[in-house]
Amino acid sequence: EGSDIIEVENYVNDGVDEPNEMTGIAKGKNVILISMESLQSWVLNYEVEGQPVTPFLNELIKDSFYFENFYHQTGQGKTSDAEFLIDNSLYPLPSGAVFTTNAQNEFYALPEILRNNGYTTASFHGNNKSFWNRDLMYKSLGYDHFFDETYFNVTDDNSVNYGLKDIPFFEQSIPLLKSLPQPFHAKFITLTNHFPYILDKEEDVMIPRLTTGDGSVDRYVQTVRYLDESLKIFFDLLKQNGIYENSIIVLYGDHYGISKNHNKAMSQVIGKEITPDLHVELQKVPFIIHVPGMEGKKMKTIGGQIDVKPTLLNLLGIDPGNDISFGEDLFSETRKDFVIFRDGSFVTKEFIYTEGTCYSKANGSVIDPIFCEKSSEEVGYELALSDKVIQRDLLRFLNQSPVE
Ligand code: GP9
Ligand code: MN
Repeated sequence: EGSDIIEVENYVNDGVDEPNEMTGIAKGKNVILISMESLQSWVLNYEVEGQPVTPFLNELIKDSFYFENFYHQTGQGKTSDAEFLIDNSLYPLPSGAVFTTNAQNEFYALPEILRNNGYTTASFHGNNKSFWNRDLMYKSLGYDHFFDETYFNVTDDNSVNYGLKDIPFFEQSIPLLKSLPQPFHAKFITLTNHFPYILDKEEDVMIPRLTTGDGSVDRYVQTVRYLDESLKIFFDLLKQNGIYENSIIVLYGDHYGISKNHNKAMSQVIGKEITPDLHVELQKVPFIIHVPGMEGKKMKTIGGQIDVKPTLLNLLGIDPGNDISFGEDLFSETRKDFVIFRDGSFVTKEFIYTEGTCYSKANGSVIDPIFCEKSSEEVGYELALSDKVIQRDLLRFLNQSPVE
C-alpha cells in the first residue's frame, strides 16, 4: 500500500518549479489569510444605483496582486473544502466533507509547514468550534490555536445568522492577534455574507438591495457590502496596531454565494442568459495577495484554490521538502493555465468543459468534444489520484519513500 504514494509523487513532481522573481519576497513576514464568505468575483466592480458594492476591495486590488481568473474548487464541504484546498493543495472529496470524514488522516498542511519554520499558527472564527469538525481537523492540519466563538463576546446584538458579525469579529480579534508571537500565520473566516444574506440592523445596511425579485440575490449585495466594510475596518486596525507593515495579507472567496437555482435572477444581473459555460465562469472568486510596499498587478493566470499553498510557500521562500501538491505556484512562468473542478469540469486558456460539453472560451460556442477529450481523461485521473491520497491516508507513507 505504501508504494501507492510513489505513483502520486511521480505525478505531482512532474512540474517542480524553478525559483522566480517572487520567490522569498515575503520571507519571515506574518501571513494573514482571510476567507471571504460566499464572495464571487462578479460582484467586485458591480454597482447598485451608482454605488459600488465593494468600494474597499476595488481600491485594495489596485495595490495588490489580483488574480482575475481564479476559481473556487469546492464540493459539498463548502467553506471547509476551501480551507482544505488552501492548506493541503489536495482536492476535496467527490461527496461529503473531508473535514468530517478524514480528520484523523496524516497531512502535511500549510500551518504545519509554517510551524516547522518558526511560525505560530491560528484560526479565528465566530462560530461553534465543532462546525465542519474544525476542532478536530485543525489539530491534524497543524493549528496551534483555534479562536472559536468562546473567545469572543457574542450577543444577540452583535450576531446574525451563523454567528458573530464580521465587524465585531475583526475588532475583537485584534487583541487575540496581538497576543501571538510573531511571525504568525493567522486565518480569519468571515461569516456575515452567508446564505440567506440577512442583516438585522439598519446601521449594517450600506447599499440598496437589487430588484430582481429573487430575495437571495437582492439581499446578497447588501451583505457583500457589509463584508467589504468589515475588511476596511480590519486593515485600518492592522495599521493602527503596527501589524500591517510586517505582514502579507491574502484574501480569497471561499465558494459561490448564488447557486444555479437563482440563474433567472442572475441572468438579469449579468445581462446574459446563464449557459453552462457561463455558469462555470461565475465560479470565479477573488484572490488577492497584498504585500505592503509592493506595487499591484492584475494577473491573468488561470488557477484555483489548489494553487494557493505552493504560491504562498514560494512567496515565503520556504521549501516544504518532500511534499505532495496538486496545485502549482501561480507566479510560475512554466505553469499550465488550467483549473479543475470537483465535478470534472475544467477551464483552460482555450476551452471550458462542463456537463459533457466542450465550449470555446473565446466565444462560448459548442465545439467538437475531441478538443476536450484528452484533458478530460487527465482531469479524471488527477481527481482520482487526489481522492486516493485521502481515502487511503497515503501521506502516512510520504517520508518513507523518497523521490528517486
Ligand atoms: C460555518 C461557516 C459557513 O462555520 O464556515 O460554512 P458554509 O456553510 O459556508 O460551508
Ligand atoms: Mn462558506
